[in-house]
Amino acid sequence: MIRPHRPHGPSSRPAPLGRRLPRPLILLCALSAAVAPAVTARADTTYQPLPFSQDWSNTALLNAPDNWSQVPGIVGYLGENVFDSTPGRLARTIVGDSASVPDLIPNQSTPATLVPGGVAEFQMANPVVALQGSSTADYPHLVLHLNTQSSPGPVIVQCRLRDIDGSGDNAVQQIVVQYRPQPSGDWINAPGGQYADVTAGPNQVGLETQVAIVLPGNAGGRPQLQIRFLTTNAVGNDEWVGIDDIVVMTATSGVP
Ligand SMILES: [Ca+2]
Ligand SMILES: [Ca+2]
Ligand SMILES: [Ca+2]
Ligand SMILES: [Ca+2]
Repeated sequence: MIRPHRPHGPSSRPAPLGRRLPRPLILLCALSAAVAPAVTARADTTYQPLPFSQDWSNTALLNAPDNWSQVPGIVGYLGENVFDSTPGRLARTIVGDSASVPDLIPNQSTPATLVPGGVAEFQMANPVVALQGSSTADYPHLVLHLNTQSSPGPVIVQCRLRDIDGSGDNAVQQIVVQYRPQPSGDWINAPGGQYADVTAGPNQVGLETQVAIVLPGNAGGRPQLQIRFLTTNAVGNDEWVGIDDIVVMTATSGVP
């Protein structure tokens, strides 16, 4: 069975306007886009000091589709590649940015039956935000915005990757941890931050992979350090992977 594309919504792939709308509407859309609020209006991209943590236990932070404005320093993205949706790409080869806007399916409870890909909040017994690839969500990811200027020491990144998907799917579901010492340019694969398959299946849930990595020295002393957790659209049906208990710290920052 092939998962259907995510239904068209604010974060799904828009059809080419020229094929769908008469010219006056195209003009109207262009004008609307010109006065639309910036993408950051739905995201809190303030760079956060260390120690930094997020365990998603406050389920009030994420309550509206595609809205990350209440979550300090973290934004989720669909990771859409409008040119190529080839499944099974190596996650570590994805080093660019996607053009997609923030993506979120909030207030969910059953990963096994949530079909669309992207980024979702699951308000389970242990709440978590999770990623799932699809033919629309080519490489969904979370981006952390951090200020390490007063933390020159090696930056330590920890989290727990959780297979929360007990559906019949059994995907080779990759996760890669990447960073960049400034808010633009290619992403850098964190040493030891590549996970070939963090899920089990079919009908298996609960596999956990502990992430504990030390970023290279150029991640310290940065006012605008970015870190991202990324998966790619697997061959066949994908599984939801929770990114839980995120901690970023240095030896001198203390623990959250
Ligand atoms: Ca949690
Ligand atoms: Ca919520
Ligand atoms: Ca599974
Ligand atoms: Ca897939």
